[in-house]
Amino acid sequence: MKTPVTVLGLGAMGTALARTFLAAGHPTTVWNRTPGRSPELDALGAIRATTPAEAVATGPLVVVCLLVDATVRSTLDGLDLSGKAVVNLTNGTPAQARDTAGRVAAVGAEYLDGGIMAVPAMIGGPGAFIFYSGSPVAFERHTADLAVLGRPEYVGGDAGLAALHDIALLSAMYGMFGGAQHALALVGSEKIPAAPFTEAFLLPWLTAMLTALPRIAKDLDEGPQSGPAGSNLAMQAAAYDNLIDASVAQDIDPGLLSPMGELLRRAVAAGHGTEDLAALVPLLRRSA
Ligand code: FVH
Repeated sequence: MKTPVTVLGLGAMGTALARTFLAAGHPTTVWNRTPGRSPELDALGAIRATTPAEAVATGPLVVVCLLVDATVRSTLDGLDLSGKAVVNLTNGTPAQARDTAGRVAAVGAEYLDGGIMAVPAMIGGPGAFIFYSGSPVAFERHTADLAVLGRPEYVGGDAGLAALHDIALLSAMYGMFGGAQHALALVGSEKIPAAPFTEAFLLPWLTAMLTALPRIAKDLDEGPQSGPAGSNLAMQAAAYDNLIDASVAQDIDPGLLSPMGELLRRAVAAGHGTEDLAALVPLLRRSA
C-alpha cells in the first residue's frame, strides 16, 4: 500500500503532481479552489474533496502547490494538520518558507518547503529535481513518496534553504533568457529569422560559455587562480559599451543589459580590472 497523498491545488503543476502520484499507485485526494479542474484526474482514480479540510483528513502526506504564499496561508489556516507532513511546493521566498514552517509546526505538523526545478511536463521524468528543506523527520519518512515526482535534493533543516536554492537557479535562468531575448531582438531588427540564428549560433554559443561556470565558482571559493585572466574585466567593460550603443542604434531597449555594464565599470574602478567574472559576485552584495 503506497502512502495516501493529498494534493492541494490543481493548476498546471498541481495537476502534474497528482497525475504522477496516481500513476505511481498512491491513493490521491485532490482539492482545488475552482471545482472540477483537471477532469482527466478522475479517470486515473483521483478522489475529489470539496474543501481543504476534507482533503487533508484523508492521509498523512499533504502536498501544497498553489499560486503564491498568500494563497497557501489562506488555504492552510485553521486546518487540522496535527501529525501530518506538509510539503509546500509553492514558489516563495526563504522568509515566507520559514514563516509557514513556524505556523505548521505550531499546529503539530512536520513541514518541508520545496522548490520544483522542472516544468509540469517534466514531473516524474528523469530531468526533474526538487529542492527540499525543513523537517528532517518528514524528509526521511517521505523521501520515497516524493521521489516519484523528481529527484529529491534535501538542502538542510532551515526551511528557507530550498527557496533560496530555487530562487538562485531561477535568477540564473531569467538572466540567461533575458540575454537571449535581447540577442533575438537585435538580430530581429535586421529581419534575421530567430530559429536558424538560434540553432546555428545562439545555442552553441551559450552552451560553450556555460562551461566557464565551474571555473568562476572555483575562483569564488578558493580565490582567483594565478596567472592573467583570459578575458579580463577592463577589456570586457570597454567592449560592453558597444553592446549598449549598438542596441540603441538598432532601436532596441538596452534596459536588460545596462546593469551589467554598470557592474563591470564598478569592478574596474574598484581595482578588479585584471580579474575575471568571479570578481563581480562580491560586488553584488548591497554592503559592498
Ligand atoms: N508551471 C511551472 O512551470 C512552474 C514550475 C516550477 C514551480 N512553479 C510554481 O508552482 C506553483 C503552481 O504553479 P502552476 O503552474 O500550477 O500555476 P497555475 O496553473 O496558475 O495554478 C495556480 C493554482 O493556484 C490556485 N489558486 C490561485 N489563487 C488561489 C486562492 N486565492 N485560493 C486558493 N487557490 C488559489 C489556482 O486555483 P484555481 O484558480 O484553479 O481556482 C490553481 O490551482 C506556483 O507557485 C509556481 O510558481 C510552477
